[in-house]
Amino acid sequence: MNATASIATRHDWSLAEVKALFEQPFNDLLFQAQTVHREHFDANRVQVSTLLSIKTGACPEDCKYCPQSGHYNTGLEKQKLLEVQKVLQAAADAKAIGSTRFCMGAAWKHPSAKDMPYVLEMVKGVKALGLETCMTLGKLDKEQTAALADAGLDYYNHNLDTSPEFYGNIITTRTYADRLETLAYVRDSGMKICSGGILGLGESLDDRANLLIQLANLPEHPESVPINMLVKVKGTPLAEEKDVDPFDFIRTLAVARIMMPKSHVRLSAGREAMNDQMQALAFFAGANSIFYGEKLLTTVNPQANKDMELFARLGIKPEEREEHADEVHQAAIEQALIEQKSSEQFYNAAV
Ligand code: SAM
Ligand code: DTB
Ligand code: SF4
Repeated sequence: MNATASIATRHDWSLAEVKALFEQPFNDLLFQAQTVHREHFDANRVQVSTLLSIKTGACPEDCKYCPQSGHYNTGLEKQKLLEVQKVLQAAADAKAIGSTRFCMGAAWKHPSAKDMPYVLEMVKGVKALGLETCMTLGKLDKEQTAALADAGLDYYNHNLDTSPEFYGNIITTRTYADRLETLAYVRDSGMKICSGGILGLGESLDDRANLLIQLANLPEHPESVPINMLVKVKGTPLAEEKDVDPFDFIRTLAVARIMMPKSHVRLSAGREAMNDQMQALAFFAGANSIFYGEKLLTTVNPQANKDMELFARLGIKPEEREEHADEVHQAAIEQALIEQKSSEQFYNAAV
């Protein structure tokens, strides 16, 4: 395929095509990804989101990668649902360090009826602070999805994590179809979708390709596609899994960028184990979002000032909030109108 060819937004990717993207020489793949990236985005802007675990540990699901599963002993301190006020304080702190989106995660199979009112208050409160809101609470039914959308939730995160074929090796307490059902409810409700996966679970190249095919062949691409690198936590079944080849990780970001050209591709968990050079390559491959702030949900993330130093060295600027960008644009229009009016008055007075 011609490396400079523009690829339209597609929803019909085949395994053979995606494998052909992966199997290109590294430089050809990165050049193609960067070319696609520049057609849709400012290549020097990266969106920053901050995570907060609002309910930690004792999760009934058995995801083999997860320190929060109640099936494994990881020594993690459990925490019941945080008070709304504490969540709002953490959101204000995230805003103060320059984050534009606040993502609240709960270690639930699904939210319970008694927890929903608190969760909805959190959405409203965080939104009132002027941040974009994201939640990841597990499986939702239609009513819960509608209630979150009504409260003003901008994004719902619900990862497919790996291919349908490999899923049962990693999680046995739910099915791929369950995940797709929640994603369909979220899409129908009008909220934006954040859905991606994890590398480093022992999956094959075909599994990585098939995960991206599942995401890109949805009726609409997820607006946000987090690609996590497994954070190996002692006590989880995958704690001794072998490292992902860094170039294969970068290749996956590049292929995601090409397949979902208008989505934000997030360089997600695992940055603490990546050096600056690898992160720079990730941005070159088309990643344009990160988790920002010293903690992910339960594990560490680079310090905010370290990230800002890296951005400065690379000439990268944090992306403004979408709505805020509109507000800035609107303010500029209003200012221009005022200036036009006063110059008209000046002109009329003069003649
Ligand atoms: N319980 C909800 C669910 O699973 O949908 C939301 C929270 S869950 C922690 C969100 C995502 O975090 C998972 O889908 C997975 O992609 C990611 N994740 C969890 N543990 C991880 C780890 N050790 N390394 C990298 N990513 C991880
Ligand atoms: C996503 O794809 N990655 C985030 C977020 N969505 C919720 C979670 C990463 C968790 C990493 C392990 C931890 O800190 O517990
Ligand atoms: Fe629970 Fe989510 Fe962790 Fe799975 S990934 S064990 S659902 S918190």
